[in-house]
Amino acid sequence: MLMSGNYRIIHPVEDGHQLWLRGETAAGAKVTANKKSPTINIAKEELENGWKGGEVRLRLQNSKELRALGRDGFRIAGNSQQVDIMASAEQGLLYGAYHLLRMQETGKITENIQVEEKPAFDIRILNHWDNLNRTVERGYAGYSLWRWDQLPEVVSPRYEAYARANASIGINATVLNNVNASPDILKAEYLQKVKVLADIFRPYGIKVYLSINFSSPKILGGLEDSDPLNPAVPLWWKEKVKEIYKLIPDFGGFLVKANSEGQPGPQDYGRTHVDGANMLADALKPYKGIVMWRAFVYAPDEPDRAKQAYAEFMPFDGEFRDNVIIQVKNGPVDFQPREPFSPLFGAMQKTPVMAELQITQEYLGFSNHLAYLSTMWEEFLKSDTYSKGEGSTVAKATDGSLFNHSLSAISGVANIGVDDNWCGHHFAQANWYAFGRLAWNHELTSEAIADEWIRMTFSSDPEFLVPVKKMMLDSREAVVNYMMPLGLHHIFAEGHHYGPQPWYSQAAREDWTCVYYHKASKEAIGFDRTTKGSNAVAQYFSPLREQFNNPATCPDEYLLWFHHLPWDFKMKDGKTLWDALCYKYDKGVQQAREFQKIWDKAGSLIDEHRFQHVQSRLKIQASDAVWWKDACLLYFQTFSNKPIPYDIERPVHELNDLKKIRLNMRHTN
Ligand code: BDP
Repeated sequence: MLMSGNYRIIHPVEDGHQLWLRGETAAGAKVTANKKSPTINIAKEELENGWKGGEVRLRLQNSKELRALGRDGFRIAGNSQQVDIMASAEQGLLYGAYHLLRMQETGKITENIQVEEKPAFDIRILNHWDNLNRTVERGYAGYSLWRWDQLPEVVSPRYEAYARANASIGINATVLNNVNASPDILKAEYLQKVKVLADIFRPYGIKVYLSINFSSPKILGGLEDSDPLNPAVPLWWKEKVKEIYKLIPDFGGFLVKANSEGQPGPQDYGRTHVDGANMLADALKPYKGIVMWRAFVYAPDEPDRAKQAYAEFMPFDGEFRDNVIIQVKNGPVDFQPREPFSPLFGAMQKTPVMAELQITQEYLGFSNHLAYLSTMWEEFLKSDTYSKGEGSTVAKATDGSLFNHSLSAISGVANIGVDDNWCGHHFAQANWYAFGRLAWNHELTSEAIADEWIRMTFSSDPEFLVPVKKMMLDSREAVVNYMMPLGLHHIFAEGHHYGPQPWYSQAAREDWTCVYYHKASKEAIGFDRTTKGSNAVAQYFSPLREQFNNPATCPDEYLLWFHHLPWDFKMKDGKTLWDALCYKYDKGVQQAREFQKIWDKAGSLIDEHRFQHVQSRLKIQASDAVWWKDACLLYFQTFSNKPIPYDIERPVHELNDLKKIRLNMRHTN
């Protein structure tokens, strides 16, 4: 549209770039603050642009009560005519401002507003798996946001928009680069670029962290090796850290993937994770920096993939410096549509442990499938580890409360790229949103989070809200059903992990094949992790261990994760295992079809562009669901030799045709 005099381009379509931040109003609220600072100014501006009620007073106060809410906590008191946001630190005021606006946008402003909030985890951090050439490992929303080629001179407006979106949901930290880290990120030239981003993020309360390559001293510094026990090596790290803090005084620290999938690490020199992590921790300590050391490793002596992280890390519990936190993926294998929680949660008690969740949908249909992941994370966070008796949930084992650690954190592998809508799929924005909200408050329900998100992103009209919320809440289970129900796992196509390839049997490592995980034979299917099998159950506390160990008490969701069972094994509902498997796959297909119906009906209540965008992806999802069902059932049928129950839709593909599908996607393992 052209404006007279000034030419102005109005966004021609609703492309989703505004995310959940759509509350702008011309009302021009009166907002005052008892202090000025870049952070408080942002809070003030947000309220001026978005608050539709009366005066808001932002008050920085150093009272004991407010200090108890921590740096990020806040109190809101008043009514729609006059309301105070109070905090003992600037970030608290910013989070309070976003909270008040969210209350308004989700219809929660009452006569008497009394809110007190403080986050569950201190560090709420995104992990970008972004490479310096701007490709994103497991990224499905376009290239990286970070224009390393243009920085530090050219600054994209997306950087600030990114910081704002994160701050609005309480995310306060970010790791900019891939865990498969290039040493180049620590070059002086790159640190200048990182500094520019850190400066933009700072007023939004966001700290920058970097993934480092353990061989940096050798590769960048020209040292003989990167052995933590070679005195020149810790010295090199000390100097490097000093250089970083000169540029970025509030730098957060390092994320490290060491001795995993070809990445270098201390074991290259016969040293341990402790030697490596503590060396980095010592370098960072004077500046209050931390090390997030990943437990995603492949212990060579342990044949069960699901036992390896525990086997390799448990012996070191208590040996790490106090500024080291062990970052553990939610499940013991690798971000599958469903896994039991990793037994390291609850077991490692003398070392702070943080969860790594995957927001990007590497194993859940990329940005083609609608899968609201909050339900998966809620299931995980609420899982009882029984480490200190009943009620010792994963959430409590990681938020510092159960084991009294002063360091607490939670991370999510980002699903963000340069796509106009940031995440590829409009509904993938909900996963970014949900991660932030759960990191702030792990007691929130997925239902409540979906409710907020739909209202802010799309509409509060019940005709839209109710069915779409139900679709979101069912969506992850639908993916589990049509991909790998009843505890099946890792039967993905080689490399890209998009489609099914349960027949995949030749790889560089046995535990990168699919047959390793499902172990289907004429007689049975599933991975025996009981006391008679790999004994992975022993890594869990009682009574979970016994519950998992017995197929009669093991939850159906984890049945084939822990058990190798005959095809005619009787399920709790009396069905045979084979039939139960068939019905689950079929259910997944029916659910995906149902989503299409819901969307076609509800979609008329929103804008055409987002409606069509989602509609086209739901078509892909429904046809992928059939692909998954046919591939898995036809393949497993070659072992079970049993008919697919006759009330189930018949396969529409030939197994041999499905075996020929080769998707042209990058990624190698
Ligand atoms: C695997 C991914 C790979 C990651 C690795 C990790 O396929 O791209 O680098 O995890 O988390 O799931 O280190």
